[in-house]
Amino acid sequence: APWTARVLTLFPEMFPGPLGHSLAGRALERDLWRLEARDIRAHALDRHHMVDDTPAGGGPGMVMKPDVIAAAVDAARAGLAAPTLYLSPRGKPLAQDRVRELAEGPGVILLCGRFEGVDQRVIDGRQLEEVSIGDFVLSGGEPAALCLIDAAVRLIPGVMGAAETLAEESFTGDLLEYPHYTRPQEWEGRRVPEVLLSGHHGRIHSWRREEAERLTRERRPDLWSRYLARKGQGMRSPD
Ligand code: 6GU
Repeated sequence: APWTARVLTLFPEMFPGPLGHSLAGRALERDLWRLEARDIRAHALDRHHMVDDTPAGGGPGMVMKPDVIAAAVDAARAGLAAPTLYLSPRGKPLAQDRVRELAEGPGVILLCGRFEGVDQRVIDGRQLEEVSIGDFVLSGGEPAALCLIDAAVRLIPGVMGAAETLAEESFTGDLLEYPHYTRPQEWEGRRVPEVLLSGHHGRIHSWRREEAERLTRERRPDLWSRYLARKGQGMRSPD
């Protein structure tokens, strides 16, 4: 079977959403990957199909019931030997290295939480890998799941066009991307940098590298430190 994203959610109608369009959408139509959105509520077996309950100890909001979530996770794991991730703002920050690993495997099982989250015992008991997509709070895990899937799908062989694949090869997540320009040569008094019109491919390459380094140094001291450390350790030297 192709790479598969199996999503556990109370809102299956949110999928494929944006993933049905553009690059990911075309790859989905070509069966280069599969998307299965499963309704968590199908695993609520009591009369009222309850999926959440009030927090132990009191306080605001609702907590997703461990028995319902466990049943949904156990069913999802049958026939897909993929990591199970729980999307939550207190998870480990998702980074390109983990995305690359996920894209190389058989797929992902993604648990999307709503309300205040899920009962901690199901996170512990089912060994869910808790991941966040950034330091901000979404109202639910679904938009985060869409982001994670998008990031993984574009790395699946055959999904990206040749042009985009080459672009990926120059700076693979170590540095921020250099600035891009197109026609016209002058727009609202702003010119395309002269070097990009020179036809000197060596100088263009150097300029782009310098710009990527400058932007990374200015905006992302965290990435800049890691880049310097890796360069020191004999990473193939920047040309
Ligand atoms: Cl993965 N989920 C939610 N609900 N909020 C987030 C997030 C995830 N990542 C950042 N904020």
